[in-house]
Amino acid sequence: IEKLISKMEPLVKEKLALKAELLKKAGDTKIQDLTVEMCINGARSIKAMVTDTSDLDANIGIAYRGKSLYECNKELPKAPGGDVGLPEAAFWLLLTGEVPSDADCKALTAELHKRATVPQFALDIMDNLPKDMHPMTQISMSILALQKTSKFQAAYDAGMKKDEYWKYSLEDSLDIIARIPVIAARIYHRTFKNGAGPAYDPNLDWAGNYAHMLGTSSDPLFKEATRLYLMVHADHEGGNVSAHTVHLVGSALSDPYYSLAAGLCGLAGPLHGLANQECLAWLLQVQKDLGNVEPTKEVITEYAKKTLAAGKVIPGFGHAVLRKTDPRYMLEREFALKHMQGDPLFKLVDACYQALPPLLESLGKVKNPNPNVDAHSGQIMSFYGLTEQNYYTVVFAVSRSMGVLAQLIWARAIGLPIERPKSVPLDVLAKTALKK
Ligand code: CMX
Repeated sequence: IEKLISKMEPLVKEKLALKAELLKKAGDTKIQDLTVEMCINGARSIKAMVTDTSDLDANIGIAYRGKSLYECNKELPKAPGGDVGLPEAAFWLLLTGEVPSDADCKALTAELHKRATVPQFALDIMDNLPKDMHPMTQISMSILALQKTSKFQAAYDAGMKKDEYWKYSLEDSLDIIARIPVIAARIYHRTFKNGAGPAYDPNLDWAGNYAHMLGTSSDPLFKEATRLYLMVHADHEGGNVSAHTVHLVGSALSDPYYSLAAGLCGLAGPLHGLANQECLAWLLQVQKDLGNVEPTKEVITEYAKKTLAAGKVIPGFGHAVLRKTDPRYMLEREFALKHMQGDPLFKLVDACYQALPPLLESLGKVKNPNPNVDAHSGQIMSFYGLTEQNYYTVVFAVSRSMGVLAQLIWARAIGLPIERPKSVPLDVLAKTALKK
């Protein structure tokens, strides 16, 4: 952690100076016009917050500190014998703006292992939750239970100075990231397997150990698939529901446990993190309906026409911001092409990839007819035996905790204030815009 802090410290100074300069020299410079539509329709595309960890470009997709996911996957340190950039290395990159050396990445993995113990009181709380409670409810309650161990909160109570906020946020965040795979694996086993699952293995990397604890496949490639999933889902700018919630709650100086628990509740929404669960359900339904019929491009086109005619959207296709195929999808596709070409569900995913963009394009209204990450991730997980769809958002949560917490640490580092947008009654908007 000392190395991490020493890497971040100069960057914090630099960013604080840039913030001060922006406020001093350009504080009242106009960057955008606001419209009634923006105000009513979910604040879409309003540039109203600052997030340095990642940036979403309509064509490149998400970039972590300026590096596309392809670059991340190539440049980040790997597990021994592995090909996939490690997610904990991505966390280092999000925090410091630099790709860690192999030694720094190993040290971070070891630091996480040191912090992974979940206190007994929290395990007891988890063990008393109904087993049929949604896994996302279980994970957000477990994170909230751990709030009792917040070092940020303890330091705040002891009179911590403002410039120390980020270091205690980092402390809590490392504890959370270390513990969340343990919690998530426990939720999986108590909910679906009625048992404890494989024991923690500190010889593995963070994501490899999570895959090992899930225990649905002993294939080493399941660990690689999990590393890839956790690396590509880690961060997605500041305005999405989970990141923005963590930011908002954290802006009240609620500690990282409170903030993350709130963000995970947002991730549980069907319009956000739960979409991957729905995508796999659609694919399985297609598979069932087709029976023995080979899923060719033509067959899928005809099937999808019926879905559209029924007034439904095709899950896993389209995007609010992206205008090209989601690079997260492409990385997963490359993985699947390499390791599971013969899987019947992959064949279906592949047929959708060939058939649906031209079909959606022909509707003339879909801004991005290409697949997003959710159209693929479920197939890979289920290939390795992780078939319980309502667990998928938990895997997403384990990953996303890194990005939203990196954002939170940075928000404290550059002293962003409590967030308080102005809301207006519809009548006031009407008075202003319609002169009513
Ligand atoms: N199937 C059918 N129609 C679609 C479509 C799809 N996959 N994607 C968009 N459209 C339609 C919209 O419903 C809309 O139609 P109406 O004007 O009749 O309402 C029209 O095309 C224009 O929509 P858009 O501007 O292209 O898309 P939005 O920004 O409004 O919505 C999204 C984006 C993702 C919600 C939408 O594409 C969709 O519903 N996709 C399917 C669900 C899905 O995959 N969700 C996961 C998103 C993953 C992520 O956000 O990371």
